[in-house]
Amino acid sequence: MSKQDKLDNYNPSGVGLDNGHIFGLPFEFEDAEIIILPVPWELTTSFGGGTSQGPQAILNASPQLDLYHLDYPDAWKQGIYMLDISKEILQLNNRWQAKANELILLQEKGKTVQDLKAELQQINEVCDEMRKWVFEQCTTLMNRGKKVVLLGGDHSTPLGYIQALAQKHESFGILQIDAHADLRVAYEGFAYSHASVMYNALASEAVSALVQVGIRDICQEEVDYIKSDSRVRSYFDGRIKQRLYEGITLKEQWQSVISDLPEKVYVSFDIDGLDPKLCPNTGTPVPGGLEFQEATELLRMLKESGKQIIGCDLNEVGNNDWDANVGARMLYQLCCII
Ligand SMILES: [Mn+2]
Repeated sequence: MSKQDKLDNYNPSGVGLDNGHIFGLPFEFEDAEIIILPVPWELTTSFGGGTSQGPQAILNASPQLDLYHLDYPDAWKQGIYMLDISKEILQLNNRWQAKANELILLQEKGKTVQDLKAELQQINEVCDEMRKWVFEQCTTLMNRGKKVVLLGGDHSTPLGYIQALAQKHESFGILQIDAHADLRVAYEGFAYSHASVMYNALASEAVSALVQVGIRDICQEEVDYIKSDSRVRSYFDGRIKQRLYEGITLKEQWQSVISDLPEKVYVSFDIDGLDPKLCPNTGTPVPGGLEFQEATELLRMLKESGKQIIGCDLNEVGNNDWDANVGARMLYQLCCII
């Protein structure tokens, strides 16, 4: 069946089809402009597990969504297709998970990074394999003219994608929605920690700005980093709320966020940027955060601003029906704006 036939025959308002495809859509790889790349990975997750199962949970939850979207009624017609969840990556994660957890526990009991140097190095090499795999997958997909939405896994997963974009684009900014700044240097000795992803991304000179929204759990090292790198601008959750209480509207604040971004933007969406009632089983939930509509309004205004959204990711979605339901809806929002 041609893509046109699929478009003609598909009823987006019909019963969600359980056809094994994301959102129950009829498309195959060839028909789709948007490819979702799942990365089932959570090797350096320090508290609470399950985000490596996030892509499967989202895939299972996705057919129940209504595809009609007030702002983007025809978005699904671009064709959206999710690649198979890589067994190799999942197996690599599962093979090393116990070792990584053991290293975290040993540090909690007083061992230092120096004591565990050789074993940490092993984990860093495994994480680097995943990073390279993501880099190659994203490069190949982009070279075939596809728009890529990466679906984690923990927040370490998009680094290879950001690096692939840095090869393709001279300069772009990152909009990061997150409870955490993720600016630690090798957190717990893990060079590719979920808590270091933006520090690592900023090593690419192509990344000209990092605008963070919803941050509310941060350490001194990260505050110092934010002050030292003029590319970084952080909209802390507490400050957003204070300004709201003072009568500064969210619209004005989101306009400010968008004006801090350059013409080309990558969106990195850590689900824990939302209120944890929307993502109770994420890796590291923190009270406070954005309502679902506050986040989607920011994405809508970004799209409306005319800036070019060159890529995006959604990560840290927990393995639970409710988390997956919210995650699937946010994933669809990202597919609508890319
Ligand atoms: Mn994060």
